[in-house]
Amino acid sequence: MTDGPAARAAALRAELRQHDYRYYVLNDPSVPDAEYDRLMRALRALEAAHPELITPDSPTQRVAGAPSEAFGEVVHRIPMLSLDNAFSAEDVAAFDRRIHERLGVEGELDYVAEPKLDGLAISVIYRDGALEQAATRGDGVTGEDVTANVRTVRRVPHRLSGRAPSLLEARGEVFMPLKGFERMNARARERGEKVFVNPRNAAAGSLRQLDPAITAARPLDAFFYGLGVLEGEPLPDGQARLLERLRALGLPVSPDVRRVRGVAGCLEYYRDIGALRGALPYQIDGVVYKVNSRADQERLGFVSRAPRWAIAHKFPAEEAVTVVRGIEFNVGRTGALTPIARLEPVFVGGVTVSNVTLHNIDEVHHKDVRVGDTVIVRRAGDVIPELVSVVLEKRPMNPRRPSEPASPEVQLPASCPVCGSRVLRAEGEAVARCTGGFTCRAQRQEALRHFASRRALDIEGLGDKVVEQLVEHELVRSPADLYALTTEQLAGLERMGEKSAANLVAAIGASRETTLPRLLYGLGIPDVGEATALALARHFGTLEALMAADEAQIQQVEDVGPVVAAEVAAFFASKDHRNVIKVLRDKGVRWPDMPKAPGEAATGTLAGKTFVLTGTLATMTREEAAEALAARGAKVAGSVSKKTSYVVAGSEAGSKLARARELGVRVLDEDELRALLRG
Ligand code: 5U1
Repeated sequence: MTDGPAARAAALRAELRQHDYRYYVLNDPSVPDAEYDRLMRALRALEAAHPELITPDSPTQRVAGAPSEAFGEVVHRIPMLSLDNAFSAEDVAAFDRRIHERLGVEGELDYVAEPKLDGLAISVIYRDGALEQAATRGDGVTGEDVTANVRTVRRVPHRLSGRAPSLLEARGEVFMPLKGFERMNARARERGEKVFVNPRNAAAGSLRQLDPAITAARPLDAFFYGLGVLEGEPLPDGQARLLERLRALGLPVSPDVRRVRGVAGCLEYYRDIGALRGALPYQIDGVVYKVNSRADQERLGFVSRAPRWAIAHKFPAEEAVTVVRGIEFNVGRTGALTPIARLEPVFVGGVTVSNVTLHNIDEVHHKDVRVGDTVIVRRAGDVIPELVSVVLEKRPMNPRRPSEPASPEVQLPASCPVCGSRVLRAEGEAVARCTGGFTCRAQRQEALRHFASRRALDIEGLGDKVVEQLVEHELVRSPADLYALTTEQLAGLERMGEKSAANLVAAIGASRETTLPRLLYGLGIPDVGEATALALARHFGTLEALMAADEAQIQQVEDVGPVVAAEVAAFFASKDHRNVIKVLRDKGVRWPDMPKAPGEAATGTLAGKTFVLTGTLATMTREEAAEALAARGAKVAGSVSKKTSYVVAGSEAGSKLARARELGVRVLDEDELRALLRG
C-alpha cells in the first residue's frame, strides 16, 4: 500500500498527538522518547519536502504540552524555551562552528557543561526572597500553576538565603532520584497499584497532582540552571556566575556542572558524565553545553523555540520499539526452559538486539507478551537487553472477533521442544524443566559446553559449533566420551581442519590433569557454582568421601543449605552420573585429593582481601564473579566500609560506587578484576 504524502502526514500527526496526550496530560507515555523523536523527524522531513502540507496546528509547529485545565494557568513573563539536540560529536562541532560564525570570533570558546536531567522543567518565582509561584513549562508560553505542590519539594526553599533580589524567576528541573523512584514503585507493586515507567514520568505525575499531600509523599528533588527574570541586582555576567549566584541564594544546583573550553572540552565532559551515568543518583539523558558569556548569549539570541547559545548532547537512546516475531523456549544445562522473544532486529543502546530473554513463563504472563506485539526494548550501558513492556494499543486483533487479540496467550509447552520429554514445573518454582536429562540433546550440549568452559576443565577449542556437531552426530553423549575422540573423527566435522582437530585432541588430553574443585564445578550439579565446588572439595577432601555423604553430612559444609545439599546428594545418587565419573577415571582424568581443612583460614592469591561487587558486569554475572573471587580465597561482602579492599564496579553501579569514592576505596573495572583473577 502506498499512501500519498498528505495521508502520511495526517497519520503521523494523529499518532504524535496521541503520544503528546499520553505524555503531557496522562504522564503515561506508551512509547519511548526515541520513537517519538523518530515520528517527529519523519513528519518534519515530509513537511520539508511538501511545505504545502504544513498546518498551523502540526506538532512540528509548537512546543507540545498544553497545560492541563485542572490547574490554574500561568503565562510565563519570558517564554520557557527548549533545547536543540546534538546526537554526535559532529553535531557538537557544527554547533560550535555556527557560534563562531555568528559572533565572528576565533579560538576556543568558554562553555558551561551540565548534566541534562530527565525531569520536568519548572519556573519558580521569588519576590523579596519569598517563594511566590511555581509553574510547569506547559507549552512554553503558558504553564500550570503548581505552587502548592512545589512547596512540598524539600530542597526548594520557601525563602532565599542572604540578600535576595526583589524579583527572581529561576528555572530548573524537578526530578525523582532513582532510589526514591525504585522504592516508590516497589511499594506500588506490593499494593497492586500502577507503577511508573521511568523516573521522569514519576516526577511529572507526582508534581501534577491535584492534592499537594500526594506530592509531598513523593521523593522529589530539584536542580536549577537558568534565569527567567532578575530585578533588584545586576545580572550575572555568564552562566557560571549565574549558577554560583543561584547556589548562594540557597537554590539546589547540580554538583556535576563544569566549565570547559572548546569542542574538545565539551566532548571530554560528555565522555566523563557518560562513564559516571550509572553511578549518578538521578537519571540523565544527555548533557547541555551553554556559551558562558551572557554578552555572547544575548548577541546569539534565539531561533524559533531554542536558544542559539545552548545545545543538548543526547546519549544514545536506551529504549526502542520493535515487534515480537516469535516466542521460543531454550533448554539449558539443567533442563530449565527459558522463553526467548525473537525480535525484529532493533538498534538500541549502541547494539542491534534480535533476542531478549523473558526469564520464565510467569514473566511472559505478567508482561502479557504475545507474538506480533509491538514492544519496548531497553539496553542500558552493558546490561543485558530486556523487554520493558508491550504497547497494547498496537496489539494486532483478530479480524473476525475484533475484541480478541490475534495471538493467543503464550503457554508453557507440555513437552520439551528439543527432545519431546515431559516438561515439569515443581510446585512454587518459577522454572519449568525438561525431564529428559542426558537423553535431551539440548541438555547434553549445554552440559558439555559447561564441562569444557574455562573455569571448569578449560578445554581450549571446544567451542559451541564443535559441541553442537559432536552431539548431533552422536560422537559424544557424556563429558567422559570427549576423552575417546580421535583426530580423524574431529577432522570430519564442519570447519575443522586436520591441524585444529589435532590441537583439540591435545587440549582434551591436557585437561586430564585437573583439580577436584574444577571437576565438581564442571560436572554441572544444579546450584553448585565455583565457590560451592571449592567448599565441597575442601570439606570432603576426596570425591569418594563426597559421593558417600548423605544430605545431612553435605549440609555441614560452610554455606551449603538444605536445597543445595539435596541437589548434590541426588546428583551422586544417579547411576548415570556415577558411571560418567567412573569412565572419566578410566580414561585417565585425574584430580589430586584436597587437603581436608575445615575452618582453616582461606588460602589463594586473594586471601585476606575483601571485595564488594556493584553494577552489572559485561562478561559474567555477579554470582560468577563472587564465586571466582571466593575460589581464590577472597571474601565478598555486601556493603562498602573502610575495611573493603576493592569495589568492582560494572555498568549502572550505584550507591556502593559512590560510597567507595567517598571512603577512597580502590575501584576496579571488569578488566582489572579479570587480571586479578588471572594473577
Ligand atoms: N541542565 C540544563 N537542562 N536544561 C534544559 N540546562 C538547561 N537549559 C535549558 C533546558 C530546556 O534551557 C535553557 C538553555 C533555555
